[in-house]
Amino acid sequence: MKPASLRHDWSIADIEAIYTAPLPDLIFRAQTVHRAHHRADEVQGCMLLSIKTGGCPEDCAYCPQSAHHKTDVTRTDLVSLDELTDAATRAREQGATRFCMGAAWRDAPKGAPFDRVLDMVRTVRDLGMEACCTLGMLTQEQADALAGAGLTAYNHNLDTSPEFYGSIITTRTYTERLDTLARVRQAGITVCSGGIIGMGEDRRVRYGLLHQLSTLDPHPESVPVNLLVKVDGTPLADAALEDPLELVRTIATARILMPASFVRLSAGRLSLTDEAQALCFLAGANSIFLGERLLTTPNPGASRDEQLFERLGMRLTAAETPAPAHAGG
Ligand code: SAM
Ligand code: DTB
Ligand code: SF4
Repeated sequence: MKPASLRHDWSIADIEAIYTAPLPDLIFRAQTVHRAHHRADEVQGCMLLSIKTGGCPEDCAYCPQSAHHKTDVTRTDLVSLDELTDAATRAREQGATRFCMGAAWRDAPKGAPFDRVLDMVRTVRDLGMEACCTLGMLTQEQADALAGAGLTAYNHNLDTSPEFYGSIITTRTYTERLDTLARVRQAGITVCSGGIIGMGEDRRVRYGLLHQLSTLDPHPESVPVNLLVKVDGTPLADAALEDPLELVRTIATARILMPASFVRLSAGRLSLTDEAQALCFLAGANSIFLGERLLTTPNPGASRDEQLFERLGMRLTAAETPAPAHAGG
């Protein structure tokens, strides 16, 4: 057998063959890859905070924060460093080891607001957590400054295939998305990029997204797979209910294509049963978002997740305990 190695030359036909395999074969293959690279009995807990909410000039059809859609989201300015510190401290107490800050911006701002974001990154890192930001498009200087502040990862999703992109977003191009990812990589920050399923796309669209992600070299270290959260007032509010097994197939295929990456079961868990989530973990999902809120929409919360992990005999990855100050001396 060929030794397990990372491939960046996957074809659409390869991806289709993996995705459409009989489910037991797909899960077996995904589990085999998963166990060679990751622990199968634990997942990372991540916590999200919306640091600047709503009023976004982009027209993403799924997003409650777009100024183009009339939703119940209340706009807020950039949160203060004190609010951020409180939220990040609580996240750590609840078992999160990665803290993700999301802002409804087309581009990261210049000047004082950006400097405050840099302080937020330093604060999260000082609390001993991984820090992730998603602030829209970045210049190279901004990416370099975020790297200098210690940012672990930058989230910038490709969201769907290049061909389907124009049906979902008209205010930016796929190429602009890829350009920001290249700047993040150039700055030495790890890349977090994935997408959404359940937007009315067919399987070929999902193959196209997975093809884009898995032919990046290196692969994104982190691949969030979101199930659309349908929000009243957005153009996708009435999208057809997605089959949870399509989410499972997407996660399993991502796991096989990008063996070393963290594949994240992200938005949409409230519409999944425990059994469907169990299949996502079998398929190779490495993380979940903790807490009762994602950015603007609800999430299962601590007691439901405790019950879920109890039923599955799984657990959250523990925070690394810092080495004693005088170890060995
Ligand atoms: N404005 C920045 C951007 O678009 O990159 C960062 C924030 S944006 C809310 C981050 C990601 O959240 C999007 O790329 C999308 O994948 C996800 N997202 C937004 N609304 C969603 C929804 N209703 N359901 C599932 N995922 C969603
Ligand atoms: C990602 O892929 N999913 C997260 C995170 N990256 C920033 C965001 C999910 C947002 C779901 C809709 C909301 O709560 O507003
Ligand atoms: Fe703005 Fe991001 Fe929402 Fe698109 S996904 S409308 S860019 S906040």
